[in-house]
Amino acid sequence: MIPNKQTDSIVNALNAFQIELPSWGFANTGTRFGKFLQPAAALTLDEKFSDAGQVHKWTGVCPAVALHVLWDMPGGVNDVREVQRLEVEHGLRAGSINPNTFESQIYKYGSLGNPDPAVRQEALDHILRSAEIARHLGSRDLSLWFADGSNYPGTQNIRRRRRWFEENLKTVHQQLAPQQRMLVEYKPFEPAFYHTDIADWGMALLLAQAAGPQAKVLVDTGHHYQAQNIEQIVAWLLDLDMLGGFHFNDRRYADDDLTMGSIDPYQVFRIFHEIRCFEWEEGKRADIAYMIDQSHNLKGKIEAMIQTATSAMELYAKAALVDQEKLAAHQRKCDLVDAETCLKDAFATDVRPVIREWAQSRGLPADPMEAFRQSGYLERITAERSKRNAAAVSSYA
Ligand code: PSV
Ligand code: MN
Repeated sequence: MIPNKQTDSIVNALNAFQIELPSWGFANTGTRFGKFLQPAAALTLDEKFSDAGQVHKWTGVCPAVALHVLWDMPGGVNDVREVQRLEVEHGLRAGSINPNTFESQIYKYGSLGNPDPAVRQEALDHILRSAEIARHLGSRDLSLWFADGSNYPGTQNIRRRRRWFEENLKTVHQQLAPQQRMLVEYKPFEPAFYHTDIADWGMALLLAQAAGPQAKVLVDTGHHYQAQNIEQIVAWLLDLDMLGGFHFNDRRYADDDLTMGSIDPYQVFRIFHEIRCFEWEEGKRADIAYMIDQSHNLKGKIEAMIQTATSAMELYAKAALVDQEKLAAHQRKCDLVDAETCLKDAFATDVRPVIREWAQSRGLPADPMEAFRQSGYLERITAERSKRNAAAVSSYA
């Protein structure tokens, strides 16, 4: 039995917890070695919203869908009305807006870091159009990830590229509406393998600080070298008021986009703990946009998202159980064993019974996966989409 005080901590934490879904997590995606296609995968934006709506319907914590402009809104601002219609139809809202400056052929040598000023301009224009889309949709966050970098030593001027990034991100910042934010994401590898222009949190931080006060850093779990202490990065960014967003996933070697907590749930718990600790000390909520950044090649897409949202709730609830006062006292006295035990006790607590009660008190099913499986939704969309999906494959096979 969990004591009442702890139950309250979990309930309060869950009442305030939300995590955004990626529209692309419902479409057929894979690795660069190939895709294993799923008959029920979403093709249209309507289908992506519909599938995301299922995840929110059964878990109650995923009310927003992150959109990738090129994949979801190829018509740009002209597609805003359709997105607004889908928001109403599926009871969701558009989340972060993600420009795409990595797929067009013109970006072979980069986007904002490209030596060709015409390409830099093109990328900038696309980002500015994306910011406009975000304004129309009332989406606060413009989420910026760049595939820019180089594959061979000596082939690019690293300092010049840094300055182009700084200049252009400043320009983007100047165009933001007062309530908008821009989030700068970093990644040390892929698709560039020698250098990436925004390789780590320090580079992202410097660029965000140079851009202006509405720019923050976005941390993606998968974008770090092995053994990197991600929660320390989170703690530093929080302390500097520079953590704006978090992309959750898990990984073993590279950016595998495995389901959150599947390899190392204790790491996610430690990240949430740093955030909760900051909130406890500061007496205010950390303003972080949480998103799932996963696209599944093997697992059923909707099930994988439900599984992820469930893990996120569990790990967040466990972090809410850390006795911050007790921990702070142990830290002051350097009681190493007791301080560590304080964390481990929270992590070891089975929070699932309280989460089930919390769900039922909100009219949600105690077991979201079971409810989804019983609903018949997957069978229905499989029947509706499988022929069309198979035809789409054979037309480009
Ligand atoms: C890049 O690896 C990334 O993490 C960025 O957030 C992109 O927008 C997303 O993945 C696309 O899958
Ligand atoms: Mn990401």
